[in-house]
Formats: sequence, structure tokens, C-alpha cells
Amino acid sequence: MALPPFDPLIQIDLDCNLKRSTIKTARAEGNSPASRRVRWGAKLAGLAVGSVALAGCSPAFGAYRGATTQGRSTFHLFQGFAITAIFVGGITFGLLFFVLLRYRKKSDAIPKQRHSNVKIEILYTVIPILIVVGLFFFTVKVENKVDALNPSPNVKVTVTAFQWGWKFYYPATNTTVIGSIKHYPQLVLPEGETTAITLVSQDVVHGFYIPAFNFSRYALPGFVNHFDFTPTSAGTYIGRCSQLCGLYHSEMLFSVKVLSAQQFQSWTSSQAGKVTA
Ligand SMILES: [Cu+2]
Repeated sequence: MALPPFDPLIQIDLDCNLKRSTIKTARAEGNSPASRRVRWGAKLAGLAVGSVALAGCSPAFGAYRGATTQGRSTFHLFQGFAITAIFVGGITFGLLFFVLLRYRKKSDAIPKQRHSNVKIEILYTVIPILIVVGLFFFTVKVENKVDALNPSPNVKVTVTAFQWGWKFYYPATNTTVIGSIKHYPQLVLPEGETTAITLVSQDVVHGFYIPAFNFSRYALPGFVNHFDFTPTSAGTYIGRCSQLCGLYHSEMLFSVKVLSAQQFQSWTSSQAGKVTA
């Protein structure tokens, strides 16, 4: 049987007439098995989120937790972004699958037509704007913290990048550590104290990257970069050049050793005036 041609005006009129009965039916459906399932689902989801929060569970989502106070802040920012993304993705895919299943084609009848829903449109415009504003706010806050320079750092180190290696110079004790592609140098830092790094490049653009610190910065020829590290846990970490800088870029490695403040003191006094390769 051929269906009558669809007329949106007739349909809108039908919708208005149906409104009262629809509300009554909706009230009656409040206790239907389907709505009970939705309520149970919401309760279970709330319980899951609540128990994760109460358990103090702090998932890393594959990122480094940051071995400096600055890197830790970057990690927390990343964590916030990841949780927001999961939340937004969960709602988006949840609604998508709900609509796919609930409103799949069940017959040839033309479904109820609707021109617009202003409330929902305002909601899905305002909520994403608020999310973006929130993420922007926390990003600026963390970037300011990571870039903040301590006016009186405990240690100063000048890092020079060159093709293909790194030079670490401690002006207070006139100590120099130079690396090469055959011998990777070690940057020694004190734990719990602030080290001010001055980063320069001797030739081309390099990238001073310490994954465990959640930190990377360009080493630019003709431009000086300043930043601070305040390591929070002793240990040895890998560092590498993060900018393709020529033939032996892949060999432009170094390590970072974080010592206790006391151990660092004895290391600096033993290295005073020395040049090690
Ligand atoms: Cu490089």
C-alpha cells in the first residue's frame, strides 16, 4: 500500500494534539521496566565513579607521572584532559548507540517529525563552550607554573646543544660535562632543590627532552631559553634530542641523575673545575 505524501504541517498539528496523551503515557512509563533499567544504570555508573574517586585511584593513562614539581603539574593537566575526553566520549557514544538502537527502523511508518528543540540546542552549545573554557583556564595555569622562574635557584646549569651531543656547565663550580655520539653525558641535579637551566644551541635547532619530567623545549641558535627543574624523586632518567637535527640525531642522548641534596654537594665538590667527556 502506498503511503500518503508527508506533510510537515499536518504532522506538527498531530503532535500538538497528541501532547496531552503523550505526557500521561510518559508518567505511566516512569515505572516501566525500561525506565527502571535506566535508573539502575545511572545508579551503577554513579557508584563506579564514586568508588574510583573514594579509592583515590589516579590512573596515569600511559603518561609519566612527572619526576619534578613542574612535570607533576603537567601530568595532572594531562590527567584532567584524559578524564574529560573519556567523559565526553562516553556521553557521545552512549547517546549514539542509544539512538541507533531505540530509534532503529521498525516499520515503514513515517516517524514523528520535529523541527527543532531549542533547550537541547542551547545545552549542547553551552556545555562544550564551558568545557573548552575550563580546559583553557587550567592549561594557562599549569603553563605559568611550569614556566615560572625561581628568583634564587639553588643550582644553575647552562645546557648547550650541538651536532651531536650536549654540554652541561655548572658555573658555580666551573664544572663541565661534554658528551658525544660515543659517550652520552649525564646531567646531575639535586632532589628537592630548584635548578635553573639556561638552554642554548651552538648550531641548528635541537630539542631538550626528558620524558620522565614531562618536559621538552627547543634549543635554538641565537636564542636563550630559561626554565627551572625541581626534581621530586632520586633516580636516573633518559634524555634525548626531540628535533631531527642531522645525521646522528638519534645518537643525541643523555641521562639525568637526581641525587639527594647531600650527595649532590659531594658530587659538585669532587667535580669542581673539572671537564669530563
Ligand atoms: Cu639534536
